[in-house]
Amino acid sequence: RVKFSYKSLFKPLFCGFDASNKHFTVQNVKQYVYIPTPRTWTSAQSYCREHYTDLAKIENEAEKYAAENITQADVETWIGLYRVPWTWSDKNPSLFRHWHPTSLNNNGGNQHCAVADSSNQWGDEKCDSKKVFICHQGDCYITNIMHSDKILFLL
Ligand SMILES: [Ca+2]
Repeated sequence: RVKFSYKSLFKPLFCGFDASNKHFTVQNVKQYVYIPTPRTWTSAQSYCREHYTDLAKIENEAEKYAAENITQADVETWIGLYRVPWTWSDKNPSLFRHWHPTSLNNNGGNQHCAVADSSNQWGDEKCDSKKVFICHQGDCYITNIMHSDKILFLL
């Protein structure tokens, strides 16, 4: 059994999917970090990429709860989702969403970045508003490749 990581090669393909199979294992080692200093969405993205991995990518219910646990109530918090169309900061194709039915309203026609609101549902806001934010560090990685010769066919 060969054991190694193809982090940079496979990350864009497999994050957000349960892609584990007999050829390899996908392991999610994502952790969230709350940054209490308000920034614009783009500035928050730069900060997260410099100090962590990226502005928070939230791909399932368990990750949503993990992110909620470190945010403050009643403070809108940038997450790593922007549009058009809605896309994660790192271009990951995860389709997990948790929109608030009325906060997602593109009020004024210029709300193109996503916040987690006080009820931990998501809405859109103007990207140049300054808000606290969540970064993530780590991500989904392929950790065990059992048949390294066959993995090439999956690309
Ligand atoms: Ca809105």
